[in-house]
Amino acid sequence: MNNVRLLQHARQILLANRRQGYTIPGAGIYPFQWKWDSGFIALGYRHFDIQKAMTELETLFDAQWVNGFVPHIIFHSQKDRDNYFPNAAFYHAALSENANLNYETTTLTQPPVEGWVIEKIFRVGNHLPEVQAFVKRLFPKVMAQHKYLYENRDPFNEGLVYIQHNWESGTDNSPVWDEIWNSFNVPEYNFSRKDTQVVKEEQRPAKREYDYYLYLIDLFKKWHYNDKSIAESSPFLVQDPLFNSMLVASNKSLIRLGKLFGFLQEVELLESWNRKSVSAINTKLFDENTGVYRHFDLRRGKWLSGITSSGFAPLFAGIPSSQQLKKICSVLEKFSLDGQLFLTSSFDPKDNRFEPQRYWRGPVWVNMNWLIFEGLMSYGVTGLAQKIKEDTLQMVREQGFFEYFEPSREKSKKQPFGYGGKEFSWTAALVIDLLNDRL
Ligand code: 2M8
Repeated sequence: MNNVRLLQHARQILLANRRQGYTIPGAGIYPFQWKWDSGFIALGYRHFDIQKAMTELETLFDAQWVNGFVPHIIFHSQKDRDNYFPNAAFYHAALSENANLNYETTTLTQPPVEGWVIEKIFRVGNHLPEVQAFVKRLFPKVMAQHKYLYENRDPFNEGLVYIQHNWESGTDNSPVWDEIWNSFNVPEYNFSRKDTQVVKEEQRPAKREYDYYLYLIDLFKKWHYNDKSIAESSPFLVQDPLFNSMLVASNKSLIRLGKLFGFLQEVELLESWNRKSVSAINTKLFDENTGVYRHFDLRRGKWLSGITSSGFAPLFAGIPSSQQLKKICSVLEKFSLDGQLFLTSSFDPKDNRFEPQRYWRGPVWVNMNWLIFEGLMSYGVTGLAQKIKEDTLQMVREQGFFEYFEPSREKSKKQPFGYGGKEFSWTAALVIDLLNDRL
């Protein structure tokens, strides 16, 4: 498929997945609005319909809670109530004193990508009064989200925020969580999986892992979703390099936009948060031995074992020093196993927990590749960056706009190697962005 056809197809996917004011990640499997998906999706729209890019984020922030928290799923569609699990009834968000009762939402969040997404929208539409008005309207909302995170998710005031659930990481069933699951016991839940009715079981998380995911939410319900109680007692408290890098990248964008639009007090606060975060990521989350950023288990006071593609995300936020950059690039290159694998597997292909088909335990994801590509380009590491871009486009050209892909080149020649949902929105949006050459 040539690039013009690819672009056309990508646009069609976004428009087909679009609903009233928002875009679903993929038909059949994800029937609502997801937080960080909306960010990536807006990056695609900005190239051909900037109004839709803005609306995507406006709709998301309409569901923001009174304390600045932004939930990770907005259950807009009543008719899909029973097509996804866990649904709004399971979360019962109204148990929280902060919930936004105008919307049905989850009680978990996702990586804070919105600051830098808004700056990228502004970059293509800065001459338009409606885009300027959009930035002015959204700035305080994104700021409130950051304030929520720094004030409620950083109990030791380190400049590092924690995630309270694996679904907050975006990398749902990564092997890094296994160690946490192995440290406590949960009951067997009796429920009907909706995801495995649409996607093959071997490409999705195991049932036993879902028991843990649900149990954590049940615990939080008991505590009425109070962040203090969660920080004091929950078995899952993790400082995730991807989540914290997205926060830093968004801080930086808000600082630049804030200076332009006169939010000067906010800029001061953002600058002080950001200095602390950058230095904490580089000291506490960087592992000199493996040469990459790691997840820190705040409950048990140690790194979680395993190297994931989230460990490369600080590149996107300009966090690594030039020495760290060298080390990271060498780890990243090794993820290709001397050219046998497409870049970038979501988990270390040399680790015995690597599973090339199973969701976040191995497959290649376009959003991670996009973040790493952008990061490498900003450091001038163009050779490796272009390789990642080429691998990404090759997979999509050969297979279509899948949710994730088989890393093995050998297998890709013998069998279908696009996995998970088809016609997946962020794959489409980010291909549009890649083909627009870093605008
Ligand atoms: C996946 O997560 C959801 C739960 O939030 C699920 O498995 O049902 C993840 O890949 C996540 O990063 C993504 O935002 C979501 C929708 O694409 O799907």
